[in-house]
Amino acid sequence: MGEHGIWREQMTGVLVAPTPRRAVNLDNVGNLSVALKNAVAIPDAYVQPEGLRPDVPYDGYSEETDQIPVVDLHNSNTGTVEERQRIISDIGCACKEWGFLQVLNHGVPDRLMQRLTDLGTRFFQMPAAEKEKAAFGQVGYEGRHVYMPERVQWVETLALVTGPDPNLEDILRVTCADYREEFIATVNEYIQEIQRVGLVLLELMAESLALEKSFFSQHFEKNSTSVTRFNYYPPCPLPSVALGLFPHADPNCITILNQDDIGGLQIRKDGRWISVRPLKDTLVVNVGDSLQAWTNGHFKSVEHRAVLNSVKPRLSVVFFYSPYAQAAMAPPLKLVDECHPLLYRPFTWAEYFPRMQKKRMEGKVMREASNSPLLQIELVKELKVHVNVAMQQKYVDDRKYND
Ligand SMILES: O=C(O)CCC(=O)C(=O)O
Repeated sequence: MGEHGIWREQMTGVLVAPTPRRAVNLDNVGNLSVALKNAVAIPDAYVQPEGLRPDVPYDGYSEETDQIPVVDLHNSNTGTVEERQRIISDIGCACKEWGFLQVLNHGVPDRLMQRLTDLGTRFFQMPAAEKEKAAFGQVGYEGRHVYMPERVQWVETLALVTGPDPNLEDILRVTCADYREEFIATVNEYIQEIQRVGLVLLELMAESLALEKSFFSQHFEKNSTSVTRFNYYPPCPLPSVALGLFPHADPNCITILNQDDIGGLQIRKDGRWISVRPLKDTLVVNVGDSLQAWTNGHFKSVEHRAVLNSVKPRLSVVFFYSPYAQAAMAPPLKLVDECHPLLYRPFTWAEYFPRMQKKRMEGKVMREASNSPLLQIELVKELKVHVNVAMQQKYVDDRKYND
């Protein structure tokens, strides 16, 4: 029994409260949240070490919160040249300085975004046994997220492969009987929309680096790789010591997050955690490690985490977007020069993802979380080259005919 342990965890994973006497299977965070309503303690496995505990509450908005770039995409297609240029420049600055931005007027219908979060919430509010029916290997439903040995995140997730071979129908085949068809249709409609937004953003990002508009997007148009994950954070009686998601950076290229109005996402800037205020009908976009490497470090993949509150559940739907598995992500020559020596070797998602996944499984990536700015740092490091003049020249020669 640790400092917070009025609850005792037995070998079986069943938590027992001394008084009143009762036993509940608390492997599932949703169950745990209900069982601990009004409790003054949580199981030790959810109590994070000092250095990882959230120092800023979920709604601890600061001056920096309001500096997180917000970009209105309204004129990205139809505006004047100047208006479009302004959007491109804002996106470029956001990706270079923050690695994060929020986008307005992205064209995804508000009703669709709302329907998606409502259906996601309905899924997580089902009894644990119903949700468990959507467990599906590495994806599907997960009610207890153990990443570091003996450290658990206070979150339930439903992860769906949405490209290139979607598996939503398989995942939901024996659950959600009352709304399965609606859920599948809504996710499919949303994926169409969010991919369109993703392609627009990739084009604007490329233009902000003075690259061909289709430099990135051409590799996403067919057979792009994507996972869409619903994150559900039930209320936690002790949000100051637990975490919804540990600090991490995303391994993929870009991430697009649709969230309800509760708040809980925090990003790390200059060593400080900043709460992202949920803005109505806005999507949160961030650069992932792959895009950081692909842009030769011009864009930043930034560490972020999810923190909790003790009152209301929170839902986010996250779209992790990467190119088709064999696309070579090689920094373009325009981004390699004397001031920006080549930092990363070319790689493919097919090569990078399994290695990242393996490390994650081993718990290595997360264990280094507390003191590394990028959780996938080891892997990004593996992609790093030690540049010397001959190597850089060879890279330039090899790429000349490809860019
Ligand atoms: O739910 C959030 O706000 C953060 C989600 C996230 O970072 C993730 O799913 O990787």
